[in-house]
Amino acid sequence: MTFDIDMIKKVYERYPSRIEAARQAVGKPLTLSEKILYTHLWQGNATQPHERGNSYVDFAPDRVAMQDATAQMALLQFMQAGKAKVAVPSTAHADHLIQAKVGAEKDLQESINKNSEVFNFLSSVCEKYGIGFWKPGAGIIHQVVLENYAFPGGMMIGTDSHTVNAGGLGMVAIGVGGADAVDVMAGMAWELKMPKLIGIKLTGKLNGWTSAKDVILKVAGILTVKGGTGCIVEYFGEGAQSLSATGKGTICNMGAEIGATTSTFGYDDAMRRYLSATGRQDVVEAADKIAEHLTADPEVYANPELYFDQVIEINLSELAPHLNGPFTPDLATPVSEFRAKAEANGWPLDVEWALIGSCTNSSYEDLSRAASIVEDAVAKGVKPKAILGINPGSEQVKYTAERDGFMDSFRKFDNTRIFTNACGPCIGQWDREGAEKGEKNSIIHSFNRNFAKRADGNPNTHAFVASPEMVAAIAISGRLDFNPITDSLTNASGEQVKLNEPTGSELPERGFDVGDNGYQAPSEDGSAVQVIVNPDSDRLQLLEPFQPWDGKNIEGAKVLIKAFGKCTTDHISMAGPWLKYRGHLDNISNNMLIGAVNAYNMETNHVKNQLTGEYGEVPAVQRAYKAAGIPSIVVGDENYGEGSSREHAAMEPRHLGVSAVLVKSFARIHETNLKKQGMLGLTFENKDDYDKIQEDDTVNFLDLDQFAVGKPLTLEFVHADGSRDIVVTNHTYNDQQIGWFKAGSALNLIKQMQMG
Ligand code: MIC
Ligand code: SF4
Repeated sequence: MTFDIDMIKKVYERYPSRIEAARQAVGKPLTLSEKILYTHLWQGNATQPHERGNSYVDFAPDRVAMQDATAQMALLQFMQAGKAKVAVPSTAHADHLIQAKVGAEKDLQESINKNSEVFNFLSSVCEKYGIGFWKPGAGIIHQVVLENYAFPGGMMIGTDSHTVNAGGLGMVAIGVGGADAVDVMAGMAWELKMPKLIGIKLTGKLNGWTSAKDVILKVAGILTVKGGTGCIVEYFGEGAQSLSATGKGTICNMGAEIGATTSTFGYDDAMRRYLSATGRQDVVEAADKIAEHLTADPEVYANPELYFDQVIEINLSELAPHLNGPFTPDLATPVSEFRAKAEANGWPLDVEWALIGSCTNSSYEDLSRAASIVEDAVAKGVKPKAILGINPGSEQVKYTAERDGFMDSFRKFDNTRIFTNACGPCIGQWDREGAEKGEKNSIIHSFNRNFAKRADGNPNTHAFVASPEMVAAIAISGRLDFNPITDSLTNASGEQVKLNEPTGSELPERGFDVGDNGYQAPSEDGSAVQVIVNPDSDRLQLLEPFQPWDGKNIEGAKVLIKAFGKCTTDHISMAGPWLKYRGHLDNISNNMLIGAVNAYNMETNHVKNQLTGEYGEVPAVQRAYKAAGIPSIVVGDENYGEGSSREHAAMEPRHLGVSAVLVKSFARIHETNLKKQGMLGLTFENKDDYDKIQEDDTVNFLDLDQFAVGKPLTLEFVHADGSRDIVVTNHTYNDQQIGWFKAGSALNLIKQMQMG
């Protein structure tokens, strides 16, 4: 057994009294999100209301989950915290480092060979510190968590932005950087600004070609990539109850794409069915005893406007299938309008590749529905035009889908490729033939993110996001503008045929099954386990503490880059080929900001070295400043650091000597990551000041020596002609976070506490 029923029972035992205390403190009926948050206060019972969007609150999450690409840095930090064992149940999952090329078996072996040093490191650290390890091939973190660990009313953090997927089983599950995970694993409180709440009422019922994915594709269109920032999205209504648990997971998963802190659903029959199908009947029994607390108080859903900061209503009966993209997940287009929009924008309509998988859409239900489309096409004599690639979400899903014939359905197409149960193309772990030619083309996938270059490294690949059933239909037609509701296809005998609507099973009728699920339990006593990090390794590097602040104003800093437009964590610390350096801070720092567009010449990885006047690559120019002992700052646009939880995007600039990041606005996880690593994350008081900053500027901080909560910081920009601009900047540091800055990082503080 992998999950911890005793821990869950303890959480449930304290629920009734803590909810009562919370209701008293808040003074009105509670939403589900508030119930989960208030039952997980670090201090125990609530004594006061916490102001949404404003007050910082200490929480005690029940679990931690990490994936291989972020776990390396998280665990390298944990090793410095001086603890013998993790304080809460934690797991690590080997899923990001596995490349998709020819097919599961070969690819997996290849990846194990290539990454053995890192996998061995993870396996031994996990064993030593009491962390469960899911080996390569076991599955994608969020699918494995949903199948094994998520539980209604629980609170979890994970070092991956799609940790939010566990909202499908009614959790508050939040993506964080590794340093946050270290806090919780070290037995300390975890801090979050009390989120605002968005209520989404779902009415009606999905039908025809529409799937749970379309709910979130639609929501992304409404709220955009920033619209959920600082908020928990709570879904409710009869429509919500009609969705399967994995469908709910899909919706919560892509809450990351609207910047939401997390999303969740109330406990219902779909969750009961899923828990019991995945061998957790005892969780159902425990949850049933406190079921009234695992959903909002009845007044809330009757008058949502009174309890949520924003309310949206979507009628599932009228919802159409959507295609979102290219290059951003919030550009939502209903399938019927797609052709006209694509033509107007010059998006290529032919698709060569269609991909089903990722943590968003790789459940048993997803595969069964996509397989039904393939079966129908085969029966009607239609041959697929595009290559269909499939990454099942977990070994359990794959094993069961294999047993039930769905994998064989996919294999009926000659050009299907079944890849490993892993992230694969979703994170650029895809050796796509011909991608290096950089040709303009389109792909369709069921993933969540579609930023430029993400899947195959080609900036001209236009990636569109859709449901697995739409991906299957488009694979068959070979055209993005194929609308299966209205269009027909020509079969091998030249007849016009239409595809039937997808059908599938929410859960396997004969139950799930699996041979080896790929789980490695930790040792009871790990004290004798040796963790080996070879000093010559180019993959792993033990960490050196960052220097504390010297208490002085920063002076004479250079502007390393002014990033123009979208600057996601993929732009700041690219994934794909760079994933291999996630455990080696100095090596991965060579990708720092290489994807960001320099506002002064609109080129990537080409910035002016102010010491020589010559242009160079961003990491090289920054290393030159560092060598000369000159500080620098990075300037950015809106929603800077959107996307991933990877703290490398904060650690690399810290390591290379950048002092501050000044932007129009931040994405939540990235802003926290900067703070944790002892960086200054600042926002323009007046966004137009972004335009005042020039390429040759020198920056002086005028009042950093008075750094205090709620007090703006003033920066002076000295231009090349000697003229000056004063720029007022805001920050959101609280006392503790100012402490991190002063100590050089949050980890430095933990260590001080450990020693003192
Ligand atoms: C992603 O989807 O971008 C990732 C890769 O899963 C990241 C984590 C990472 O960068 O390792 C995420 O979403 O947090
Ligand atoms: Fe893996 Fe993609 Fe999910 Fe990130 S979004 S966890 S890369 S499958």
